[in-house]
Amino acid sequence: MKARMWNPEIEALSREDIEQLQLERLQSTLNRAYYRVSFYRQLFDGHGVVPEEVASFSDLAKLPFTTKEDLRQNYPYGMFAVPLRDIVRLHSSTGTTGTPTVVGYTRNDLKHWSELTARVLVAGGVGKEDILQIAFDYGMFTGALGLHYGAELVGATVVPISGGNPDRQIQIMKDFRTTGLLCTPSYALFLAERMEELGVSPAELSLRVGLFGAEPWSEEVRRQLEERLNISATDNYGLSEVMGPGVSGECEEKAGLHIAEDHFIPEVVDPETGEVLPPGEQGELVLTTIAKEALPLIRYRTGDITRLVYDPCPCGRTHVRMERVSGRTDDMLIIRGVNVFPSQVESVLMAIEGTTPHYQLVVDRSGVLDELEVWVEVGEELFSDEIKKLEALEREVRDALEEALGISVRVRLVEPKTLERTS
Ligand code: DLL
Repeated sequence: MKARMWNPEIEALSREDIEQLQLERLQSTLNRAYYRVSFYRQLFDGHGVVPEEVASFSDLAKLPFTTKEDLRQNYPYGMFAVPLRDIVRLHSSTGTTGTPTVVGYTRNDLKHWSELTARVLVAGGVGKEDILQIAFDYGMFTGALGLHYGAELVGATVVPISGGNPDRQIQIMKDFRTTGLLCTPSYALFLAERMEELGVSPAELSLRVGLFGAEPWSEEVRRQLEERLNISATDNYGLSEVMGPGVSGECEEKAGLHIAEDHFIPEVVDPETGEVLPPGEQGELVLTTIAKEALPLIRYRTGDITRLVYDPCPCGRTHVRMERVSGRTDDMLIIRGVNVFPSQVESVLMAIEGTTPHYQLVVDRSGVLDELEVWVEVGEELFSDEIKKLEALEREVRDALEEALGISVRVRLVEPKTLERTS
């Protein structure tokens, strides 16, 4: 028997039909981007390509890439392909220098987004009868609201608890008989640990499935989560620029994440040369959106390292699978699901008197959650100063970093010239 799918007609489409659909949608996306977004017109003109020339998948490689930097330079609305009055939602994610990127959605985009997160949820074992605790942060982050609407579309009962407050999460899980947990894998581990401390056994809960994403994790973490929470755990992937969660998700085979190919064309490229790699080779994932109205992205460099698996999946879904993300091409860190670039830390430090631009980021796990410690060199004058002043500076740095990064950090001031210099 074939697995349960949210939209079997699309999810099990033949490869030929998928490619036909992709080419048609690509053509109209390119046209819209070219004629409505001056950034794309200039970019294509600069590369001497016109949308009409792209008639096959191999022609795609003629098109230039889009990067996060492009989004930042066109902050906030410069890359939108529709007038602002047609935008019904904005989300935002952190950028490399503190300038965030803004993403917009039309009514149709939101409809599609719900459809795609519904597919991911159903692939992960969710149904109408489930009670889903969404422990991603609600707000500008795409994680919670993206999955929220998909869950409602499926007909599940949504508990929009948001992140934080582990004891309350556990209490609600018990009281509401939550069957599905949606959060980052590290937060799930943290909850498992807290449950053990509180003496709550998974047998007292009704948990059945966990859908985890927004940060990299391993098979070992999956094994632990499944055992400690007594659930089936699946991975799901997405990025706000391209949509948010819903880009890809695992089915019950747990052997790669099916990419919604009727909405995105994936490519894997050599991160150094940008050359398209043959199917199955590992490299950087590049995504082209083919159904988005507000913010079409052509050949967007995700920075995520993976490979594409075109082998048929026993679940019956025909959409290509991506292997779990194994790393990043840039220096972005993901701390408790939040993206952090070292350059953000740098720009905070530069603005604070008394610190030097020499710093080191130490990411550690004492329990199960990543912790970020920032070591900062202070100026000579200050270091010989009274301890009170140093403490005040430490607080100032910590508050400024927490404000800029949106996560808690520990700050350690160190003596001048003690951090190792890189050449
Ligand atoms: O993290 C969207 C999301 C929310 C996906 C909830 C899944 C669940 P951003 O904050 O823009 O969006 O971060 C995107 O996070 O480029 C990856 O580096 C990383 N990432 C997201 N999902 C996974 C995953 C959301 N399943 C960036 N495995 C991406 C590994 C992931 N990395």
